[in-house]
Amino acid sequence: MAHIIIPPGWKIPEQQATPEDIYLDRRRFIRQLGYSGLGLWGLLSGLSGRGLSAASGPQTSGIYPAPRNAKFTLDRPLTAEQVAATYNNFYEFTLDKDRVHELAKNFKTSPWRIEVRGEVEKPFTIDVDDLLRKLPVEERLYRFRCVEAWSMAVPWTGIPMKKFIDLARPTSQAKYMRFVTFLDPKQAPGQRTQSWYPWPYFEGLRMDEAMNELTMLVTGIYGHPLPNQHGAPIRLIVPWKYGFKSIKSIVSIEFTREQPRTFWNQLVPDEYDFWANVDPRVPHPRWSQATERIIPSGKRVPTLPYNGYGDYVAGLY
Ligand SMILES: Nc1nc2c(c(=O)[nH]1)N[C@H]1C(S)=C(S)[C@@H](COP(=O)(O)O)O[C@H]1N2
Ligand SMILES: [Mo]
Repeated sequence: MAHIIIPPGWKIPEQQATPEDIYLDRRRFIRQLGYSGLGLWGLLSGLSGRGLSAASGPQTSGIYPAPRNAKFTLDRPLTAEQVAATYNNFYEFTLDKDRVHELAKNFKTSPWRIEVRGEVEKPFTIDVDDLLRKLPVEERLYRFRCVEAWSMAVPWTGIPMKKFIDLARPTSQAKYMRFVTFLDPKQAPGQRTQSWYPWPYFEGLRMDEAMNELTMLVTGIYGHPLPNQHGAPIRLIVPWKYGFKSIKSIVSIEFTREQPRTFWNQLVPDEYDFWANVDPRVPHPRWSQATERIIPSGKRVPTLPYNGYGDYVAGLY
């Protein structure tokens, strides 16, 4: 986050990548077999030589791959799964994007409970597997734009946030949502060694942003549960905002009356605001946001206002 890191040449041979057509074929194949258990998915992943995406919890087998919502599609190719799985920001583990997957590999994400609190009719705690039994998931293809000026295109599986909010039953006093990540320095080396960060990571949305149809509580990627490096077992995705808003590995969701503080705004208020809407016209104080590098090719393309989602969200602001 603190600076743009240019990847030192791409390490994954092109043949190992999983282009969208292969991903979609595999999906269809699994469906035809009429068997979408994790076991088979794991087996197929293993056979194709990837193996970087082991998820550590049950997370309700049988829901992946989830039905795709065709409304949310892309005008650019999907990022290869192995590329996305080895280029991560998850400062709880390390600042090295290409080492997050390795350092997060043994992080325990099951069982995993989320506390729902604040301005709700009745506070409660819910296990992620129970949440997934209660609320249906769907798959969507979204662009993903980091404030560091790189981007990907990713198939997320998750619960539309609106459905979660209906379940949580906020009071009329709820104006914002506040999200908090786990705190576990024993398991997360970055929380031990990078003591200058105000752990645990925290984020927030205004209620109308959270209810927007684009906003999701994501539990899966590429047709299977989230691997740890992507924020297992449950994370936020808000595709019209810079990636840092999309907080990973959530343990607490609070409905609040006041606008909550956010991790990066608290650390560097001059560089990161609460809203963090993707805007090519507003440069970061240390670099332009007019274009973005597509990972892994590095090809530069113009950045779109609201990351291309203006039709959905421009009316919010
Ligand atoms: N808890 C937590 N969430 C986080 C971060 C983090 O360091 N910790 N990094 C953010 C940033 S800057 C980005 S770009 C995305 C990266 O998500 P990905 O690794 O799944 O692509 O996660 C966001 N969520
Ligand atoms: Mo980011």
